[in-house]
Order: sequence, then structure tokens, then C-alpha cells
Amino acid sequence: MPVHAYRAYTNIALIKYWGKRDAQLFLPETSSLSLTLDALYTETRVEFNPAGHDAFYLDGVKQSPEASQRVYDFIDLFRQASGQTGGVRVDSVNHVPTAAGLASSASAFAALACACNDLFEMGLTARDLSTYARRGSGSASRSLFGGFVLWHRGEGRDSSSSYAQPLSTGPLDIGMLVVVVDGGSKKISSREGMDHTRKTSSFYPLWPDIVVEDLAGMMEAIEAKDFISLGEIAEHNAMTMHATMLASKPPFCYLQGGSIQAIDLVHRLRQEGIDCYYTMDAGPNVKVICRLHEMEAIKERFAEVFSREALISCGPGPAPHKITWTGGDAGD
Ligand code: 2P0
Repeated sequence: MPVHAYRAYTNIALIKYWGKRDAQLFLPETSSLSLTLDALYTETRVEFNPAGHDAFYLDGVKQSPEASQRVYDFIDLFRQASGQTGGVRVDSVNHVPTAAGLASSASAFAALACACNDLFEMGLTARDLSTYARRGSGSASRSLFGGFVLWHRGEGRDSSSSYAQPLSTGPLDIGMLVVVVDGGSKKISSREGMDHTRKTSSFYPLWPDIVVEDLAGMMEAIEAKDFISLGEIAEHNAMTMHATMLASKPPFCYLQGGSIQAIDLVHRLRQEGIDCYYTMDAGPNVKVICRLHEMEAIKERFAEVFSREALISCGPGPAPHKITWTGGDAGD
């Protein structure tokens, strides 16, 4: 039986995706822009299952039908497009430091999309594959490429128009120090959070225009290799997204005390002349945006406040690639 295995890397948005205009097709309200990271990734292997049914193993453990449904629905997209009907066995291993609370649907669905492209002999380009990954998880579309990646909002209900594209080649002097404030699972999933915000937030009507402006500034900053503008815009965009949540009915908030501590330290370092900025997603962890060559010095400062196990240095990551499977063979 042919086996197809890929590694895909997670990504963190500098310009955030927060809200779908079409939940069925995962079409976003706005475009978004991210950096793929090298230290956090998922490895996934797929093969046709001789037993005939779908099966999903995560970190060597067979998942319940409920926990697997999202994966099976995703494989259905490939079955429908290819006309093949076979059941598929999926083995997936998340390579994320223990208890980091960073297990990412972005790297997971990007790796699964690449593996299914081979298994179902679809021959899709990375751009077309990003429109499939998007339907597993919106942010997964951006993990189809390395470095800086732009995910286009697209037009109307045209799924093919909402794709990801890489913005950069060559070495990038940028990284993110992930500060794990709380490794536990979140109370409000990003999917629920963005839906609630979009439907109820007094600030949400302002969000799409703010993203258009921030995105234009971010594209210019990347083009000009202007790290300071990049950091300032990323901070503004992340905090505006969190402000839309605070203005929801009822309001909700992902920030915790430790998040504020990390943000305060970023401000202190800047006052000392060390350029670094922060961004946050649908959880309490803080990602410190810095120049790659300054990351270890910044990490030392964070180690004075946070435990070393809570600090993960990430550089720019590559596009997904084929791997030789080493994740083991869990039995039924
Ligand atoms: C982002 N997030 O741009 C934003 C910022 C979280 C905050 O994409 O519903 O797991 O599967 O499309 O992709 C997380 O949302 O949501 C996310 P679905 P997803 O990275």
C-alpha cells in the first residue's frame, strides 16, 4: 500500500483572520498575513485503509468518532473531487513542546491536505491546495507556504479566489519567541469566538476596514524590510482584534495576568532600546516578534520572569515537505 507522509509548520498571523463571511466554505471577512514558524509542526501520514472505513490516530492514540469527524469531513472533499471512495487511515503527530497549548489546526490541516493530494492523485498546486486546507481550518491555508504568507479574502462565494500565496524568498531576519502563559486548552474555541464577535461586537463593523489599512502598511513594511513598522502594525492589529472581543455581547477575553506581564516586559525592553513587539491569538500565550539574531538575548530577559520551558524560540519556517514516517504504527 502506498503511504504518503508530510510535515507542515504552524503559522502566526501578523494581520489576523477573525470572522467568516461564509462558514460553510470557510471564506473569511478579510485577508490576513502570517509568518510560518520552524519550531512547531505536525507530521501526518495517510493510506487507504484495507478495513474500508476511516480511522484517525493522533499522537498514536485512536480518536473517537466525534473527535475524528472534522478529519473525515475534510477527506470527503478529496473523495468528492477525485471520485475515489476508499476509507482512509490518518496518523498524525503534533511536534509541539509538551503542554504548550499550541497544538495547531493550521499545521494539522496543511499536512493532511498535502498527504491527501498525493493519496488521491489530485496533482493540485500549492495555491489550489491552500483552498482545500482552508476548509479544514482557515489558518491552515497559510501553512501551505513558508516565510511571510498572504491569504486572500477572495470574492463572493468563489472558493477558488480565497487562496494563500507566499510573499518572500531568501533568509528573513525575523522570529517569534512564544511565551507560554497557560498551556491548558481554551474555554472558547477560535471558531466560536470569531462567530460570536462577528455577530455581536459593537466594534466588529470597524474591523474589515482596519484590516485593509493594516494589511497595506504591513505589505509595505515587509517589502521595505522595515522591522519597526512591521512590529507596530502587528501589535495594533492584534490588540484591535482583542478589542472586538471585549466589545462583544457578552464580552470575552483571552488575555490573562501572565499575558499582561509579557506585554509589559516587551514595553520595558523597547524603552531600553531593544526592538521587539508582541502579538496574541485566541488564547493567553504571547508571541514576541523580534529580529532573529536578537532572539536569544531577548529570551534571556524573559527567562528572568517566565520558566525556560515556557519559552519557545521560532524562526521562519519552510513550506510543507514530504517526510519518511517515523511516527510509529499504532494498532487498532
Ligand atoms: C489567525 N486565528 O489569523 C487568527 C487570529 C486565531 C486568532 O486563525 O474556524 O483555527 O478553523 O477557520 O483557523 C484561528 O482560527 O479557525 C485563527 P477556523 P482557525 O491566525
